[in-house]
Amino acid sequence: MPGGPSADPHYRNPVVAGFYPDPSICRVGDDYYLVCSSFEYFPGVPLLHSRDLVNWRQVGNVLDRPSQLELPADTPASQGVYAPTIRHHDGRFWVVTTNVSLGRHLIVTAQDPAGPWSDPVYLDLPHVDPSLAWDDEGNCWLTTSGVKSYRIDPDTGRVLEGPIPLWSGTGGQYPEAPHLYRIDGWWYLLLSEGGTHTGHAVSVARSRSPRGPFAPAPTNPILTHRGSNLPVQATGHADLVQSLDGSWWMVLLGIRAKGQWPPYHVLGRETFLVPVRWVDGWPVVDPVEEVTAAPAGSAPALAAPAEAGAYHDDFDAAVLAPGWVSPRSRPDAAWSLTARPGWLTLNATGTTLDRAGATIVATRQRHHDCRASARLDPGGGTAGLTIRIDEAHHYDLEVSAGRVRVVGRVGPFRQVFAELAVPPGPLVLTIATRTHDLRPPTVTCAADLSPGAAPFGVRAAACDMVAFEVETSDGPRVLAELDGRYLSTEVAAGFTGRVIGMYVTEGSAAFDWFDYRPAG
Ligand code: 6LW
Repeated sequence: MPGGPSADPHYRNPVVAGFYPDPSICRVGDDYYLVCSSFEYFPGVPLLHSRDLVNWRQVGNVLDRPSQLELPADTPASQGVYAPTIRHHDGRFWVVTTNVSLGRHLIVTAQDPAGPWSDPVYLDLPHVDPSLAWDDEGNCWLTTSGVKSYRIDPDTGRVLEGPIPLWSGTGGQYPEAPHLYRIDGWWYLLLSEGGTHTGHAVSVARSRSPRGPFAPAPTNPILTHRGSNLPVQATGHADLVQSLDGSWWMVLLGIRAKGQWPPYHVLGRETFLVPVRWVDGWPVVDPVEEVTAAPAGSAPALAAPAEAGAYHDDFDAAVLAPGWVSPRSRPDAAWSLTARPGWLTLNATGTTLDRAGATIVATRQRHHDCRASARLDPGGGTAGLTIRIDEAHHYDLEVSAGRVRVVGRVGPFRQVFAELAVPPGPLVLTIATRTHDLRPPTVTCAADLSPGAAPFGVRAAACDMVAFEVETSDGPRVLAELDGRYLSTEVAAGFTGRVIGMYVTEGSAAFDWFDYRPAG
C-alpha cells in the first residue's frame, strides 16, 4: 500500500479489520488508543495502540479478569459487553461500557492502557453506549443512547444530576453512540442513527452548554452510505480525535459485504478511519473508501505501509497473546501453556460446540481470503479447528478416534460432510476461505462427495467458500468446501463476526502452533 514520505498519501481501510466494532479512540501525546465491543467473548474490550492511526496493534484487553467481566454461563451470543468509550483525563485512562447481560454500565481506570485496569464502578442507568466528557469546572458528564446525559461522580458511579434529554438526531431509528466534545467554545454532540446496518448514519449538533439546547448541523447526516453502491456499508458509530499536528480524524464502524442478493458480511463490523475537515464550525467527512487519501503531512500520510496481518503463535510465551478470545469464560483449568511446554494444552469443559461451555481459544478472521492452520496432537480426545459465529453457526474440522471429519452446524441442522482415517499422532489442520471463483462446480454438501455424484455447485451469490484441509502423507487434502454464507451476520444475526479457533470437546489435546495469514 502506498505510504511513507515519498509515496502518494493514501492508506488502506479498514484500519482494524475483522470483528472490532464500535470503535472509540483517544490520544495522549503521539500515542493513540482504541477500544471496541467484545460481546460474549472473554477477555473483553480489546485495546489497540497506534502511533499513526493506520497501523494498530492489540496490546491488551480492558476487562481481562472475571472480577471485571461477569458473563453468565448462559449469556446469549451478542449479549455481554457493548460499545465502550475510552478517554484520558486527569492523568488516567477511563473506559466506560455496558455489560448488557448484567444490565449495568461500568467504569474502569488505568494509569497504563496496557493494564492493569481497575475493578469496575457500576452505574445502574438505562440504555447503552455510555460516553464520558469533562467540563471546565471538572464535572463529569455521562451520555447514553437515547440520547440522555447525567452529571456523575465517576469514582463512585453516583448520579448528581439528570437524566437530561439532549438531542436524538434527525429522526432515524436508534439514536445511539453519543459522544460530547468541547471544541472552540462549543459542545459538539456526535451520534449515530438509523441502526447498525445499511441505514446507519452519523449526525451532529452543538450547544454552548453540556446541558443544551443542541442545534443540529445543517448538513446532517454528516456521513451515511445508505442506498449507495459503495463497497463499505453501514458506516456509523463514530468517535473523533485530534492529532498532534492539529488535524481531526473520525473512527467508525463499517461492513464489507460480498455476494448478492442480498450481500453477506462475515467479518463482522470493522473499524475505519476518515479525515475530518471543519467547515463553518461543523465537521465534514467524505465517504469511506477502502483506499483513502490522507492530508499531506498528517500521521496516516507519513505512516509505514500497513502490515499484511499474518499471525503465528508457537505457544512458547508464558501467557496467551491478547488476541486470543474464548466465548463467555476461559477457566484456568481449561488451558495451559506449561503442561506441555511449547504447546497450548486445552482441556474439555463442555462436550459440544453446539452449546455454551466448550473450550475454545479463537482469533478473529480478519481477511476475506485467509488460511488458518494448526498442528494438533489430539491425544485420545476430540479436538480440532472451528470457524464460528456462534453455537448455532459453525463449521468444524475435528479429529477423534483416528478419524478427521468436517462437521457443519447451521441453525437447527447439523451434518458430517466428510470423513477420513488419519494415523495417530500430531497432524496439521487448515481452514481456508476464498472469495474468488465462486462458480460451479464446487463441492457444497455431503451428497456431492459420494462417488459418482454430480456436484451441485454454488450459486454465484456466495460471499465466500470455506475449505477444510488435512495434511496427509500424500500432501494436503481438501476434505470439503462449504458455502460461507451460513456463517454470516445476515444468517446468524447479532453484532459479532467470525472467529477461527482451536477447541477440545472430549479429554485433552495439545496445539504446537497456530498460523493465520491472508491468502488469495
Ligand atoms: C451498539 C450500538 C451499535 O450498542 O451497535 O453500531 C450496538 N452501533 O451503538 C452493538 O454494537
